[in-house]
Amino acid sequence: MPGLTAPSDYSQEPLRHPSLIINAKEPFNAEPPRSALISSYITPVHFFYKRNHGPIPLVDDIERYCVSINGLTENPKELFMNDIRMLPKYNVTATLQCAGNRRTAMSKVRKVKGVGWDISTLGNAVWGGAKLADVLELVGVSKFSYCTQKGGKHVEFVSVDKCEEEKGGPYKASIPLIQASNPEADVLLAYEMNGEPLNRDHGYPLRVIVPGVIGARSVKWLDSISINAEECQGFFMQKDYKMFPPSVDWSNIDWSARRPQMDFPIQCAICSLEDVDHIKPGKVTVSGYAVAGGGRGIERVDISVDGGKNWIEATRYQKIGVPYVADSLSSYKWAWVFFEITVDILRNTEIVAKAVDSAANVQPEKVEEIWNVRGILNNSWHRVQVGVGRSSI
Ligand SMILES: Nc1nc2c(c(=O)[nH]1)N[C@H]1C(S)=C(S)[C@@H](COP(=O)(O)O)O[C@H]1N2
Ligand SMILES: [Mo]
Repeated sequence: MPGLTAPSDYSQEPLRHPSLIINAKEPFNAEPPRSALISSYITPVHFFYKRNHGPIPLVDDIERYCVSINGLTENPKELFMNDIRMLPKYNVTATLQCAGNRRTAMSKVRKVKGVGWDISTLGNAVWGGAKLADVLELVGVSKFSYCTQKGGKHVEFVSVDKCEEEKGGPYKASIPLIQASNPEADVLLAYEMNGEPLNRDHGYPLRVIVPGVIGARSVKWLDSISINAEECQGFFMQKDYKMFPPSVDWSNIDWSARRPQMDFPIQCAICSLEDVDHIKPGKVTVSGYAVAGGGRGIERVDISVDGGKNWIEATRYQKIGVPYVADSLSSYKWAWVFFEITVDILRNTEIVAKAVDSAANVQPEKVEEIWNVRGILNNSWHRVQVGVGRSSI
């Protein structure tokens, strides 16, 4: 691994913002407070959630750092940072969301396995880098390829971090070649986040960004790319981020029965209130984020102030002063939409939010219906309890 090494302990971790809520210390897993998450449309790097499976790698010599691209291609290569920087640079505004976002709420119904997360395991950044489709062209893979001449159908990304789940081996994941070689899918080898070089927590010097797909496929600290006939056989593809029905538990799980999760489902959450909040009677601003997987737009965000009996539509926006229109060219396709509405709250109640995407997918009402043993993809209606005045709830 020229230039990039992975410590085997946690003595060389980077500094992090003190207001992050730490869900696990080693590996470091943290998310911002709800109010911080929606304080700006582009999430500042220091508030961006951090999701790790091992100690953070270190670059000892950026000049020597290169990514090897090999496997079922005509023209394998080693690319240095300068080679990647020579390709056209794209800035893609995209929301990265962990499949485990909102897991804590799912585990309250029935215990699940995994790090607990509130509703802030996502963030929206401007990712700067080369398109993977352009990089693949350098090694002889044409745009929009389903299969290389040598039979490659999947593009595997391999890191250097030492993950317990991989028995000390590196984190890895793959995506289909057709997505990797499609310039419209905007898959990036990113070296910048919000206009600055990536920091160590987020994958310095180079990471993959797969927009619209669960964060687990956006491999950080990229070491090599391999074009393979089969999808990646690593732990995080085959034995982790898969969605099972509620009837499956650890006694009857068959990992081979399900596909690795790719797109994330329609999601929204209220960030201006805590799970249980006390307010003064009168006007209350209900605001938060909505995000759809696969590049779909947000068609609607519905808010209820009576526990889900009646609904009113919230205002949606991405850019201040520009009306948001789902799937229009003026919208950020891969990025979240903020919503806001002011409501009158005079007595104790439950405020609920649900979003609808441009394919008319809507969030499920109850977390029980989507409960799964790994606690992923909790996108049930988001509810907060509000108590008014001095009464208790
Ligand atoms: N090398 C490596 N890449 C990784 C991970 C990891 O542990 N190691 N975690 C993945 C998961 S599960 C998520 S959700 C995102 C989190 O990215 P972030 O920490 O930049 O927010 O990175 C993904 N890429
Ligand atoms: Mo994740």
